[in-house]
Amino acid sequence: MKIEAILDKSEKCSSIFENAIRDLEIPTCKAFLKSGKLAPINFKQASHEIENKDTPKVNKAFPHSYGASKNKALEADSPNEKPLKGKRVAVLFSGGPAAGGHNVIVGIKKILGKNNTLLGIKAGPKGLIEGNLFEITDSDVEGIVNTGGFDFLGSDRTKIKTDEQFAQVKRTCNDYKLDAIVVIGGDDSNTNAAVLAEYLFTNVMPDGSGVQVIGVPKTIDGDLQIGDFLPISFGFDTATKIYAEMVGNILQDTPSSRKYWHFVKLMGRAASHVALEVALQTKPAITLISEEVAEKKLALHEIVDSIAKSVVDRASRGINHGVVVIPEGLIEFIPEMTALLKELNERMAEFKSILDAKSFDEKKDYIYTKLTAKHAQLMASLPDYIEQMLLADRDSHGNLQVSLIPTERLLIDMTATRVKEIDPSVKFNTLNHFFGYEGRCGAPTLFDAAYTYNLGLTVGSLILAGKTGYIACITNLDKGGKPVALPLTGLLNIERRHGHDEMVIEKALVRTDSPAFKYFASRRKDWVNSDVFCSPGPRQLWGPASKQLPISVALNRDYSAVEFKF
Ligand code: FBP
Repeated sequence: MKIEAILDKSEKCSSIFENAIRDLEIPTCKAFLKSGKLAPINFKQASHEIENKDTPKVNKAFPHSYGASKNKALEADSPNEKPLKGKRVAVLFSGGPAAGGHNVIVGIKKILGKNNTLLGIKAGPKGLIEGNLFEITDSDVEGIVNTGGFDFLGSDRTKIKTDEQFAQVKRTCNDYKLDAIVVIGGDDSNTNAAVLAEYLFTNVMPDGSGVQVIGVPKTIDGDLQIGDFLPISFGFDTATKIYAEMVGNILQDTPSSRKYWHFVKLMGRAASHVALEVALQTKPAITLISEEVAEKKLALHEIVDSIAKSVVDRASRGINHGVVVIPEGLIEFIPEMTALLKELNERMAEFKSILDAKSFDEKKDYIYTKLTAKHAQLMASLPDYIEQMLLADRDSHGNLQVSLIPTERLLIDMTATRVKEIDPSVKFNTLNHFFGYEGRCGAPTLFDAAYTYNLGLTVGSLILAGKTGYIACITNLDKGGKPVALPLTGLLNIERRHGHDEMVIEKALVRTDSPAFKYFASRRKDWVNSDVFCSPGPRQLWGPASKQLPISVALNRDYSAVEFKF
């Protein structure tokens, strides 16, 4: 065959690699195999309740969901000999993409089998509101199995909150005769799922029946974690392995070219799980962890001072290069910035209608008059490129769009000034990077492929067992994998958003008393003193590193090896 003809054939996601991964065998938890064949399972209620400080208030606001689950987890039981039939299930992606999303769909489709129908909701929650659905076929799932991205359905960040939106969702449920909706998303999207589960619990269909809602834990940020039940969200493993490969390559370049300090910001919104995991995989000279900055109440100038001193110290030993890893959300954790952002968010929510009608410069002038003098002064001291991003619109869940804030540039500019002050003779040539979107849509690692497929099998089993208001999980990742489900109401807390108290799923931040952080803290002195970095290389779907789990997960869950076993 001519090379041109081979190239033509590789279009539409048919490269040699993409064709090969479609044939990759997906490890499956034993619970789903009955005499070697795939079968849905039943669940039994665990004995203990999941609760947090706001549980009593949440239970009152979610009477149907709480009444049904009593906030108790569900554990895998025997195979379901009498699964429900004729179910019409619709699935959507919500929020940022994460590798493995397609395999959740594959798992649901396989376990629903021929007796039920699976529909795809296009473009996220907005598609549910607008009624944009289509039937997913067997050939669709053959095409998407083990592939990255969310492109099969598309996604968005619409928060379903107004009465009109809820009424539209009910209409969609009726138009498509839905029995169940699956929300694949992060903390905010699963908050959405909890609210939907309550709203759709009963009286949706003309016969008075409700629509089941099941959530799936997705986000590369790794901040949707519930102890042993939910050790990590899907997509984290793939994203961190992609970033670790890139950071490893840069690290390898630094003592080769001996020219640059690289400041690398890594995606991950608020929590620093991604930065910590990449640091554990590659061991760069400096890694900032936002949660530690907040805990030690470090001011921006103190962070900069510490980086500058390391630069000068390494230079004194002939090392004029290095890598600084920066978590995307750092700016929100620096105490003086946290206080400024808190006030800014409140004022922007309070004066939203006035601000919406203004140009950027007018908006800026107006908001300055509403801030306390201390915060107005701090804001004015920041470079334009930071100020602009702090004033940008929040997303529909009230989050600051931290991926757009060039913290890496700010740190380079401030460190350069400080290095000059300490020792003007030190060479400090810098390059800045932001690794974010590169990590979200790569083909899933074997772990994410297996994890998401088994999450899909869990979701389908929950639906066929008539459950609603749960998030599907797989626990015991190192011992064969065990399907479980957590009641979404048990995960809700009260937080200040958009200037109001709201019931939301709390983001799991890096804990400085966790084994992963403690290991990092115990080694970082050596990492900054000399070049002891390592390069994990490309992610493997076959071969020696293919079964590797995130190191932070293995450390925090006290696994005996950094390997998953399904
Ligand atoms: P989710 O929380 O929806 O999984 O999104 C995570 C994320 O990738 C963050 O790491 C990042 O800050 C944000 O999405 C970027 O959002 P957008 O895709 O809207 O630019």
